[in-house]
Amino acid sequence: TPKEVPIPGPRGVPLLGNIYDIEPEVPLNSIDLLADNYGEIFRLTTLGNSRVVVSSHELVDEVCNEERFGKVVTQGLKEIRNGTHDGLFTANYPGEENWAIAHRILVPAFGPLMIRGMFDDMYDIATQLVMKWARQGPTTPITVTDDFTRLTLDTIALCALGTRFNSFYHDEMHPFVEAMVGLLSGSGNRARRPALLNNLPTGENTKYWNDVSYLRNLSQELVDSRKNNPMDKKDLLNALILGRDPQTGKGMTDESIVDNMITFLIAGHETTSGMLSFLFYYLLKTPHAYKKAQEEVDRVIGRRKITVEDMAKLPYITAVMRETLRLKPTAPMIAVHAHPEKNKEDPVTLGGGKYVLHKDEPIILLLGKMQRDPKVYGPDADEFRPERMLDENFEKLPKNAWKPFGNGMRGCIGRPFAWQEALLVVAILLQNFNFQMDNPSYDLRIKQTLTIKPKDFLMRASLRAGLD
Ligand code: MNH
Repeated sequence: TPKEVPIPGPRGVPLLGNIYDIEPEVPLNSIDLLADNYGEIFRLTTLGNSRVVVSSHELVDEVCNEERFGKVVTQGLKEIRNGTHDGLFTANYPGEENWAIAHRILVPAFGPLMIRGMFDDMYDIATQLVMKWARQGPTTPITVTDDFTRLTLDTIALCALGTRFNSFYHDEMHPFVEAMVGLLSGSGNRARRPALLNNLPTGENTKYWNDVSYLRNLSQELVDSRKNNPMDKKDLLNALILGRDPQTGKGMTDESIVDNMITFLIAGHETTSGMLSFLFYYLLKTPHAYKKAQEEVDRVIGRRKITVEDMAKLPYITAVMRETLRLKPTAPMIAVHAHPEKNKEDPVTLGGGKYVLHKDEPIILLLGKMQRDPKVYGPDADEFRPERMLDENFEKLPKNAWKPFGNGMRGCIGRPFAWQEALLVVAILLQNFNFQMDNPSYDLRIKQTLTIKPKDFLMRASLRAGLD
């Protein structure tokens, strides 16, 4: 076995540790830089909590072994639990049994058959976006991420809550979205300050808990309304209400249904909106890829209405989506720790004994860095080259070299949903418009919340000839 090597990292200051090493606006930028400086593993300590950050394919591959490691719910996620409890995304599992019940009930709800059943609702919202951009005309700068967020919010609201937010018809956000943003940003703030301050009756704390009540009450009303007016629809709300656990025969409690409705809204809109935004950024920066993607839509679909069957016939656009999530995984970091039940190693080590971890130390997987590991992706790893993600190449990638949807049983349950939604939107947009950067010299900047998106990215859309 190799001999122990100290885990490097910035020195930090007494008590506060490394807080000044992390830029508060876009922490990811600092963490990427630290990975460049310190290498495949480094340690950060803030306010007495330490964690290691791993960014090589080799180490990420090692910590993806579910016999040894599993998801840990860290600070920010712990606070979101104030709104979502043991819903799928924020559950501690093993430990919280509701995760397993909801998982067994909901995996089929996100299966291919059910997702196909949601195509018409997705199509409905996608055409609202097309209509908006067509009406704005070719000289209006489009706030790309704002409109993609309207799209993904309205889509998940229609499919998971059975309600319409009609975000394309309002400048302000729907009150549900307002409250959800309050929960998310409030949770971020709470995670960054001492717990004592979170229990004071300040205006901020009162608003936070009002937002939580609003989200839960409205979700419960939507459940009651569907229960009182049952309809034969293949959507997530019906799956939550009607689904039965194959193991115990039990349905989900109302509380658990509400937890997961809010969870789907949180987990299901920013990530997909960010992916679509980065995708158009990269297409506009890479003319040959743009051309190939549009040619694929013209060849396979032409001018006719897009159908669910078309979704399997767009290999180049599929590769464009994979390549976008390789360079910009919109959920840029996930956290695991040594599996409390299965991993009996003490102390826990990585790299075959080389790196020794502290007791129950969280391990952050820095996905964007790992997905540019030159050992896997070669010397052009930083370039946007969708060809490397065509099926025949994608299938040959080493295990755990592309992880934008997380790992194993705690990986993304919404992946087929996001995939179908994004494929449809990319196809319908390329079918109907020609796009340009609003400012051709725009350089990518990042806005970071729970997820990442391009900041201030504007483009213009002109209807393609013969369509207006
Ligand atoms: Mn999603 C978990 C990425 C779209 C619902 N998602 C995860 C994780 C990643 C992720 C990474 C693992 C998080 C962790 O380990 O802490 N998700 C994405 C990306 C997209 C996405 C990149 C779009 C692109 N996710 C969606 C959509 C939905 C959804 C759409 C819902 C409709 N995701 C979830 C849920 C979980 C999750 C629920 C938690 C699953 C579990 O732990 O059981």
